[in-house]
Amino acid sequence: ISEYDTARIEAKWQAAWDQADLFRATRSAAPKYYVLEMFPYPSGRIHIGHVRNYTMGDVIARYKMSSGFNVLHPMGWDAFGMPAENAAMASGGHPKDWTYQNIDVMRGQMKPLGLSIDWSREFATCDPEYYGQQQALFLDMLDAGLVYRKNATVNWDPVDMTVLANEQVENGRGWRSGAEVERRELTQWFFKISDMAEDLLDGLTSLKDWPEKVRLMQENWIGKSRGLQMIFPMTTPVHGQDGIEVYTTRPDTLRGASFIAIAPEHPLAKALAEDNADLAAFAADVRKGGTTEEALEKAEKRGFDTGLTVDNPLGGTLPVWIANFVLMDYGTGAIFGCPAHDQRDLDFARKYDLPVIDTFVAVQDGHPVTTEAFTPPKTEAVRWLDHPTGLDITTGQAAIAATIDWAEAKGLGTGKTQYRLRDWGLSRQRYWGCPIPVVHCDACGVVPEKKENLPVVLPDDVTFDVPGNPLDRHLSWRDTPCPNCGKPARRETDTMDTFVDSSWYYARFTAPRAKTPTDLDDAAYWMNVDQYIGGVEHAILHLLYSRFFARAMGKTGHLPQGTEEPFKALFTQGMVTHAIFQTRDDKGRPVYHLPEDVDLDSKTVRATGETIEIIPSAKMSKSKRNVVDPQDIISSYGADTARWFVLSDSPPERDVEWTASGAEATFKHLRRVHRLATDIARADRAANAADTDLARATARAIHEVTEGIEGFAFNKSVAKLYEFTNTLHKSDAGAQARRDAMKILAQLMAPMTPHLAEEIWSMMGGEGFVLNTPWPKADPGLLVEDAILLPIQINGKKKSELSVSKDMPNAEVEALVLGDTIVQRALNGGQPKKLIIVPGRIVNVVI
Ligand code: ANZ
Ligand code: ZN
Repeated sequence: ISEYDTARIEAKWQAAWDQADLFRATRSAAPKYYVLEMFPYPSGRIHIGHVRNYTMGDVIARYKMSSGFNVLHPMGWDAFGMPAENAAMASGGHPKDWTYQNIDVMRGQMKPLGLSIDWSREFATCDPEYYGQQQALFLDMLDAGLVYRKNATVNWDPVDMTVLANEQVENGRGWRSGAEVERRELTQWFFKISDMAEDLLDGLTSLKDWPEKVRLMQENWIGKSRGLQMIFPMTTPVHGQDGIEVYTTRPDTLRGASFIAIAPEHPLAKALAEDNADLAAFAADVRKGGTTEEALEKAEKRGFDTGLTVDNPLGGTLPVWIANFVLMDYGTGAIFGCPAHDQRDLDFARKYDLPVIDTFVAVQDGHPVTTEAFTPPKTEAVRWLDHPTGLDITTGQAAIAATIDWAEAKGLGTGKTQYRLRDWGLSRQRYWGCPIPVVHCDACGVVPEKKENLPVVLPDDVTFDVPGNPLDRHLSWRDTPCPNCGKPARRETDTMDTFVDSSWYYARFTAPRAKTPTDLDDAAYWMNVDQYIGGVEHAILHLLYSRFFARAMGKTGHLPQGTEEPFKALFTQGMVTHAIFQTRDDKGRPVYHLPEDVDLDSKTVRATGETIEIIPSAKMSKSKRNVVDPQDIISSYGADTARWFVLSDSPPERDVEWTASGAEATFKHLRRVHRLATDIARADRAANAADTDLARATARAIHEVTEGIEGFAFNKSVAKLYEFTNTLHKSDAGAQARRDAMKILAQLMAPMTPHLAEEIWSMMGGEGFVLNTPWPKADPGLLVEDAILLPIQINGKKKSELSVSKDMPNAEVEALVLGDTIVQRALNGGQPKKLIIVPGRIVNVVI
């Protein structure tokens, strides 16, 4: 029994927790605490990064449970999305089977970790019970004017026959098909997130417990800027247009304007294309290529001179071009080009030989424009060259404000606040997503499905043998009577972006079986999420969309007031990395070796003796053969070792490197703790003077481990626990004192290594579960270090004394001794020959 048999111990306690139904969350009078880790995508197997993420959440959850909170700690599956369809296309299976099988496998891998999850609340976003409520939510948002349809330019993959998100376009090609992406205009569904731009920006200031960098990323994404909307009159009106309205965030550079550029989709461009075949061909051609800002940034600048001109309010005229880098859905779809101060404009001007006109120079040194446009920060003062408002030296910021006032006074334009944030296009021409619950009727137009007909369930009998959306081809599903007039009509075949699914799941967890999207009483009790934990890769879209949804759900009556910011505190954890072991083949190409195939002492491949190169701390990837599988770790060492390891060594926000030797050492440590507990349980020794020392060490351990957990510095808690174990190991204290200390050690370890902690707790005769035992409090009296009186001898005779804390370091004691007035007098300005400190006992100064 004294053996540290992880399989037996862990299975035993997991069964006991289950039996006692410890993690089921129900509303109570106790204060609540909601801890949530970003739910996983069921891609196949869990990886060690998941283990780190969920262990961190579990530490918080268990710590809060022991601290008297009623904790909600749920888990679910972000289950819709392309990979399921890709797998189906590759293997001929069905996305649904693939997804639910993966969920079973991953749940099966997660349970052995001993996480304090309320599994009764589990759901997958592809469950009709979940997405049906999402459809209800969608209809209410439609009603509230938060969803609408519009024509939009999209990235179209001509091979996969689908719209691609900007992130799915790589170098102008579809990420899956590799086909050259085209720009197309399609009628798409949009969430009106831009209406909430200001509110979403404002809300950021209240998120004190979010990482500063994440708030900044959100702020930049929303991208508020103050600019000028101004009309340049056409020199000669054409097609009924007498001016071109542009939007600029740098009106201060107006003097440098050397051309006007409009988007290929601009109404004027379209009108001109009607009787200009060359222009039409150009516009069609530039539609190839993505719509991302990045794609436009990188793409070769291309333009078409319309031959038209506008009047420049500063004198003369400016030519009007059509340019591929001007977007129709930002600002007004038209710009004035200022090559001296904008890189894209400069590239364009160089190519088409347009003038480059400086409008300012840096105050210290004038700069020649070569190939780089010069744009100093808006806060930096520059010297303005012949500025229309008469400015001399001032910052861009001040000049922008002055130019807007000037333009408004002259009736040239109006100041306008603009956001980079655009409305969220949610239409996807895919099967494995939540169907958009509307019907298209020739007589009635777009008709919402009746709520009592929800969920609009995805049909199971679909095929993936041809490109395009299977729902389009599934006629018996698509054709349906109009909910309004009953005549034959067609269902919407677009499904929702999977970001919709993850934008409200946290709210659904508060009442996962409700017959409405949420239950207001449950939501009022459990919301907001007190601690959200996940990867920084979701720092922008997922969090922004969730913040939007929380607001939209408030407006449509699905969340109570005060839930506008659904995640009170956010923590973004680092990765678990692993070294790559590589050699090279005769062509110099890298060959990767599994960790178990190399000898780390001699740095060679065991089988061949070749010398390996070690690339430390690399991201795990199958192709580099440096992946560690949580399941292997659990079967060799147990879950507690895996949990302890991912928390140790590195601060949680930083990467932690998995090493075989580290895992081994962790296991040995836990085994030592187990053995120590066994010894202590058996030992019999009378109380003695060492008891107080141990009590003091215990108090300090409680204090520091708690501080570490509260401050999200789990590595510090772990370090303190190592230290405290050593202290306990070496202590000569009596049996009862050691047992008391061991019980505290079990309590302090419980959030990290819950199975071992329960085992020790029961060995020490602890009552009930360690988890249900109130978190220990450090006795403040024991935290204060003892002050002792230290006698000071000068040449062997006691002359003075010092009050110091018992374990003050010698260097500090020495400084105090040398500062003592009696010692100083005796030294008379000189240095002692010798200064002997017997710690805690006496100091002798030899003069
Ligand atoms: C003149 C100018 C001079 C500009 C200069 C920049 C620098 P932010 O600040 O990111 O919002 N712009 C406006 N509408 C555009 C569109 N539909 N497509 C492409 N570019 C567009 O960007 C605003 C700036 O981006 C605007 O300010 C405009 O160029 C350009 F030294 O006007 B600027
Ligand atoms: Zn109808």
